[in-house]
Amino acid sequence: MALVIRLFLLGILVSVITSVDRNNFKTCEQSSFCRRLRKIEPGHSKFELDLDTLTVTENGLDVTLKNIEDDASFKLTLTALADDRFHLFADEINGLHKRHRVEGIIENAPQVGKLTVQTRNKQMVVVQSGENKATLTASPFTIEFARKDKVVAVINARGLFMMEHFRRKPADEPVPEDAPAKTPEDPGSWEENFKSHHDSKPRGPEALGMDISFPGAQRAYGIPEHADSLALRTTGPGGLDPYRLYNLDVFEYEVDSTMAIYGSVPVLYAHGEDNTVGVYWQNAAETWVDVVNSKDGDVVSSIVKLVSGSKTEEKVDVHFMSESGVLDLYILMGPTPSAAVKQYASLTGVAPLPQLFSLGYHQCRWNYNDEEDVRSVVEKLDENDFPVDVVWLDIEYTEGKKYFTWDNIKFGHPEAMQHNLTATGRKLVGIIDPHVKRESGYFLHEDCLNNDYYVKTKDGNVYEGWCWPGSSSYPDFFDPKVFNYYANLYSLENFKGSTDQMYIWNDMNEPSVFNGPEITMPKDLLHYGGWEHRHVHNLYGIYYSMITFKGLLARNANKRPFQLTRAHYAGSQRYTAMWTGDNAAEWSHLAASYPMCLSEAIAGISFCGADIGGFFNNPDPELLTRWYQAAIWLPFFRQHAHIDTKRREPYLYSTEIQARIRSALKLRYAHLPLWYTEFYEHERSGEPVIRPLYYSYPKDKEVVDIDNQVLLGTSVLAQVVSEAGASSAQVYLPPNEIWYDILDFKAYQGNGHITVPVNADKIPAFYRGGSIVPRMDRPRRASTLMHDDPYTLYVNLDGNKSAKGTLYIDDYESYGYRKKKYLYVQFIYASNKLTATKIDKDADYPTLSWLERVVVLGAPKGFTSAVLTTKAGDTKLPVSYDAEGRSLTVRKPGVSMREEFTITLH
Ligand code: NBV
Repeated sequence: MALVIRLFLLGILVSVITSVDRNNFKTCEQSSFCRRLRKIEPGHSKFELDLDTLTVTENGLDVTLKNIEDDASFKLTLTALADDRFHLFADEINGLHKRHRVEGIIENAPQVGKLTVQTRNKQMVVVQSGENKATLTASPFTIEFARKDKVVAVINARGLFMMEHFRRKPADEPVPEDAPAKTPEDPGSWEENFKSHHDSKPRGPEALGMDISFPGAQRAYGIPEHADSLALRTTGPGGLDPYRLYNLDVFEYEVDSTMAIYGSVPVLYAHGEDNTVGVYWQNAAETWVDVVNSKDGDVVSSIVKLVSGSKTEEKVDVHFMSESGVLDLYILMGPTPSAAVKQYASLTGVAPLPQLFSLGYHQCRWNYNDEEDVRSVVEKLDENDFPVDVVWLDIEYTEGKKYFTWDNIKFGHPEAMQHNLTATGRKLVGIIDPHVKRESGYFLHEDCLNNDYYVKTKDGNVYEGWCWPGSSSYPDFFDPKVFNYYANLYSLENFKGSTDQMYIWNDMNEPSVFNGPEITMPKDLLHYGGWEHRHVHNLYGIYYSMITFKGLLARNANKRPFQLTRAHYAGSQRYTAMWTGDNAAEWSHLAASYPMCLSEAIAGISFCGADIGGFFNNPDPELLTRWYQAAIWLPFFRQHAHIDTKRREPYLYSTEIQARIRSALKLRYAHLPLWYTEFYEHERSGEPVIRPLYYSYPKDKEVVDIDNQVLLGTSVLAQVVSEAGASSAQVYLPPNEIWYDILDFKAYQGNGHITVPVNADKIPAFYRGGSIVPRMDRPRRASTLMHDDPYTLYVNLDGNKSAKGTLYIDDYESYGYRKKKYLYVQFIYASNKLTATKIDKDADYPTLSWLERVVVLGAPKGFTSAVLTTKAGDTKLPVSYDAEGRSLTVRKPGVSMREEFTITLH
């Protein structure tokens, strides 16, 4: 085994100059169930509905779905849900085994909607719920979903539906001599090998597949995590492998790839200018998704037109394929991108408002060597005027990779170290991984052994794998006893040396097992409840996040936890931020950070970021600078690097480079009020904090493939610059809007693609005309020092010379806001007058912040003064224009942000 780990580590070193080893990971062709499901011939579905069995209630219907060739029956339930959603569920009737059903992800049981039968005969039943209609056809089995009589999604349109029923292994059953010859089974159906790994498949084949066609759709988005474009590409036999959802630790993952990486969020949106529809395929097993975009010359699906009568040319066909599980599908009827995302958010939840500090800058590397190193990094950042909120410790802070311990030599005074950090307003984040070092005397290992907490092999022994500490075992977090035990480890009594100013980073929770198949657990391992690892794999990471959240909350019930995870699933947003794992110091990886986080954001996980500079290898100064400039517009903002890389803290660069990085950092900090307000609004509405262009401009066909630009809420548009030596950039500025350059305030009339100049100091970033952006323009060393700072409002006028925006303020760290301790202010600018009013009149917060300045972009010339009106009366204020006349500034209104006021220009 020692050899195994040595070879693995050697592999790490060698591959610093190579790239992903694809041989470690299956292709669809190498995975028996993917092969089986992909081979199904379109147009010959062997599934039929037995409409004689139909029962209808006021919210849904039940009907038997039969596999007519193999004599297996399933109970299919369709339920109408509130807010234009349907739920489709199917399980086997009298199956030989139970099929796995995902638990704990849907936040609250969704409210049901009303459903009425419109037509019912032997061949079909049509039900209506609000403006939506579902037509179930018996043979061939299809379900068409229509909105306002326009078909938007068709299930089994291509006849690829398959739910393999449990059976006895053929060899176990006598075959009658006159039995008709059967097509041979896929060789991996009953057991399967991959490299040196054997999967015993004790229950045999149990796969589930379903195709869904989306007439009218131009693109499909979602199903992160892939290092790929935002718009899903066409896959298919002979072409790209399907998008794979199987949480994996892919060493040196490559970009432009449909390979699985660390997270799996099985929600997909099909988008066209008239409709956006979402589908949430709730399944925790390995899943592959084929996508066919009609724009790529698809020939497969004339059937859809036959079935739906649709004349639409454009469409997207998808095919979900999972190794096991019940059919558990939510259909989100949209009709807009934002409606569909909100419908999804009300199923799997939103990210709770984070503490402000977590939106600041995070300084990380593998590893800060000791307490002195931590101290000096902060000191040098301070000396060189780089704001920072958090310093991170990677695995080397522990004693021998034993989590919840500290290396006594290098980190002998962890509490004092944390107090030193908090004294300057900073926090610490430490890593905790799920593998447990099998060392006698290590309390965690002993507890897990003695209490039977570990995941078991198929034979019921404790599973042993290899990870950072060497021989390791893995707690079974699905067991409620283990869940509670582990959450308790985070208590300050148990995690000695941690303080309530230390937050948590969870890594390797796919789970990563160096010597396991595809660097994870064998599928036939056993978990709580008798489930095999294959059934629950994609949930291991999120259960780990749930535990951390519970543990941190138990430390202090009034502090909002902060944690970061690598593995994730639908719903992870309720507990944690995530990052895109081990990227590389390459321009292509910088470019990938935008579509990767946008994809997460529409899949509910807004709090996303990528390692600045790239984890592997050394970025040159230009790449590093561009990375900072782009990363300030992604929610999670952290520099991180591999242990073998050169140090890259910003103060290590030339004065020129430092100046650029500093400006980027300061621009981020100036916009913290906007970020914070956006996160608050996300919690309220479910809308993503960052958005792709198609999301905000759904009728604009030009934007469907744009993923190098992000929108922060509805106010900022930024574009990543991802090539060396750029002096200009092609930017898409959505029509009918004015866009103001954030730095020089130059106004651009949005009219599609334009070329704008860029230089080393800036990337394209604009305020949308019509927005009001709250900023804090006094630079500080950390966000915690900005809590009472004054505000500047950037009033960015649209073509009608008006604008609006919001600002949210609270204590930036506690749950007081859930008890109405906050201010939520609306700003409206119209007819030369800015008005501030409280949105929630019953909420209040005694902020010390006041209004320092109002900057109006696009203001007509000729104003000479302004009048501030509060309940205390009127005050005259001076105004001035900048040299180019691009902005007008009203200086020192001085009014408290707690007060309602108006400022009128004269
Ligand atoms: O804990 C070490 C690293 C960490 O720095 C990185 O961010 C994680 O994604 N970790 C992976 C383990 C090994 C990386 C080769």
